[in-house]
Amino acid sequence: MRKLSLLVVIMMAFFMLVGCGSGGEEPAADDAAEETFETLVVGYAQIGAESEWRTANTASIKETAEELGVELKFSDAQQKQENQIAAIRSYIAEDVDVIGFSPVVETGWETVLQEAKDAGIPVIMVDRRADVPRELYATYLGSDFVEEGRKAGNEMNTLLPDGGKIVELVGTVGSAPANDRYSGFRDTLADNIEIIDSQSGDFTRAQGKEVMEAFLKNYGDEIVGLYAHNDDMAIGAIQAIEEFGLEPGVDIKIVSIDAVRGAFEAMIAGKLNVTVECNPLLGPQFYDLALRAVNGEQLPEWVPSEESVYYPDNAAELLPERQY
Ligand code: GYE
Repeated sequence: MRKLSLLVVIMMAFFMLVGCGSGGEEPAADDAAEETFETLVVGYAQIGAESEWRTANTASIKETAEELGVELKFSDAQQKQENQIAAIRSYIAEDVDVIGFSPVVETGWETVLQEAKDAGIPVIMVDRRADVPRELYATYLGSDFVEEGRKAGNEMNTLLPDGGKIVELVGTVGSAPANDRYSGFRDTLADNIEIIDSQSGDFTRAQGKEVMEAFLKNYGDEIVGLYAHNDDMAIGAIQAIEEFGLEPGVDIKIVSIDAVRGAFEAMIAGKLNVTVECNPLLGPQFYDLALRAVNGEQLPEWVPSEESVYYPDNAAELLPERQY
């Protein structure tokens, strides 16, 4: 038995040596100087500035880079996939150490991610996921959007025990959070609640308001509930509901997602019933993963962030502590 394990150890050592010589993907501990935060150069292709959530997310990415001494090249794609692809290509041309990006939509990323892989640059998907083969990215850091949708469905059931007709403000069409929050909500929604209309407000306040105006025009006070895929759209819709002459949070129960400060303020004013948390403060975890990726560590496919659900009764107490 002993002899056998000794043989296994010798064989493993042999293969490890051979493996290093043939230029395996993971550098051995002593064949390359370890990178540190101070030597790390990161290219980050952000989606845009569509919501309070995004503003907090961008601040976290930028501020954490400064704190750690990481050199950050940052771009804002104004919610356009072609701008994000161009930004990723420029980071490849500049030969950064790691690329971070939040894919605005799930599909259409294979070509550019293959280019990054061919250039030997690890890519970390942050916040949103793209639908690409596992070998094209180092890891995905972000929330469980399906679970957020399920929580929102449960909350709507509690708010509308007698059921009724509700409308839905969907996020950016084709984005991971919109797809998953859509399906998760339907997983848990009670049979007596009917979604009579569902349209995209592109995660912005302005479009949330506009789409809600159209819903109210078409269905009026038949609507007893609103599910918004983010707080900004809910806040836009609240304005539309008030202008229509109904009371948001009372005549129309509202459940949304993110838990940004604006949602806490709306809950304190009695206009929003529930917000499901989605944490945007991903900077610290992102740079930790980036450093581990450049130093050759195999990272898990998904690093989920931890989240909660908030209600009006203690919103005033919690607001001062909210960081976003
Ligand atoms: O919920 C929304 C933002 O991708 C989780 O994008 C993010 C979403 C967030 O615009 O407010």
